[in-house]
Amino acid sequence: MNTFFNGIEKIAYEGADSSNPLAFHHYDPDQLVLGKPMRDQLRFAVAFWHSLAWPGTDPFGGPTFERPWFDLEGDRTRPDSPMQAARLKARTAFELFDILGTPYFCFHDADVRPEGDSLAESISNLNAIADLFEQEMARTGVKLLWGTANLFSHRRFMAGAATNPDPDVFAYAAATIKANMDVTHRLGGENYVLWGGREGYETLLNTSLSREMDQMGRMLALVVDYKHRIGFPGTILLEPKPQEPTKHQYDFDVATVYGFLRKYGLENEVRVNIEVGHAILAGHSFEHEVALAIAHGIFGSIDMNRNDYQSGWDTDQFPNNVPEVALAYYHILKAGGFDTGGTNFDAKLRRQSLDPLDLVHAHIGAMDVCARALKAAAALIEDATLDDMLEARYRGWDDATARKMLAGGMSLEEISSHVLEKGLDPQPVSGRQEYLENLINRFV
Ligand code: XLS
Ligand code: NI
Ligand code: NI
Repeated sequence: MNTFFNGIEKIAYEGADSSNPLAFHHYDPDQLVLGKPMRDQLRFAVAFWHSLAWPGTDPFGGPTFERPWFDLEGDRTRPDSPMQAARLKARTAFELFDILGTPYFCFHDADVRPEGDSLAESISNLNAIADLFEQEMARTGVKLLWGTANLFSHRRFMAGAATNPDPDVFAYAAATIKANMDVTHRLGGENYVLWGGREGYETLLNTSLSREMDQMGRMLALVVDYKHRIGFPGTILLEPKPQEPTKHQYDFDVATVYGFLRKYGLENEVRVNIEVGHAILAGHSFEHEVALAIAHGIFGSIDMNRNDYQSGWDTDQFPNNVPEVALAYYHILKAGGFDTGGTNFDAKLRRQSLDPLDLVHAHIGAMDVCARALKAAAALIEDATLDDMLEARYRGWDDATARKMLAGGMSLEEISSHVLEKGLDPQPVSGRQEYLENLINRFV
């Protein structure tokens, strides 16, 4: 059965002392972390688009990867060859999941099925691949973390999907989303993601911001309404990103998305899928985005990767920065861990990493980085110093007057009299940043 990966065996946990590159050194799926197996804390997913559908192109060069399904995709001499390619790709994907032991996967329609000559044909191709997914999922026990529609690659979407000036494109996008929600629901997907690929603009000279925002609000309301009508139990997630491909994207960051959800009354229906590289592009740290989403009650899931810190592009590299990842998991664990969300590797190989083996090394490394980070985060929580110091910093707010002031029980005049009567003269207190940084360093 094992063909594309040419006999690579299932990756096992061998511990930090093993020097076997085809083993996990930190990810032990059964090890309990804060009372739950790591497998269930981390909820790893492989991303179809980068790991199976991307051919190694960049803005200056064509494909570098040779994959047997790419040849078939391009073979127009036999009418069924694009579907054969899609089936081969799907089977190979499950080989990869099996080797890695990743419990979930994620996909866009365009990653898994050939585009048809009409929307009807595209949908029927998608459904045929979903049949195969159903069989493979039943055989392997691998589950769907989320599905999504690619509403950004085809030229029809060049001026946006929901935010397109042409209502027919809006309608086409809505129909495409419906088909993808149907498939995600059928496959037991735990979330449905909307990333606004081209929901943004290049120039204000041809763009009405107010119209485009209202269109996007309407599309999201339609999605939420449909979710309830079909009884989809999963979570609807928006994925923020500040730019790329458009110059200005409407879902800039978590703060912007939260404001958007409030404006359209959807803050209790929709959460966010936060990607490391997108946080960096927005000028934030990843843990900032995670912590802010938690503070707003809209945290959903994460797209794990890393950006090159110099190039300023969304380079989607596999993660390798344990401290960065640990601080994010710290906030996630403190908030009770993932609910329907998980850790999706929205990460791609470098285009010189040609071999099937490179895909395996990339995921082993990424899973180990996350496992190490998770253990560090759990240790920080168990140690509790960080949390105690944070609590202590705000302890003054336990005082009765302080509580009254915060709850709206005092006017500005009353607060003023209180200060003057008591002769308050607050003294600055150290923030202890270096001490806290040293504390983190003990655990990561
Ligand atoms: C692109 C996004 C995309 C989403 C899914 O930058 O990360 O891959 O995760 O459409
Ligand atoms: Ni992503
Ligand atoms: Ni990205």
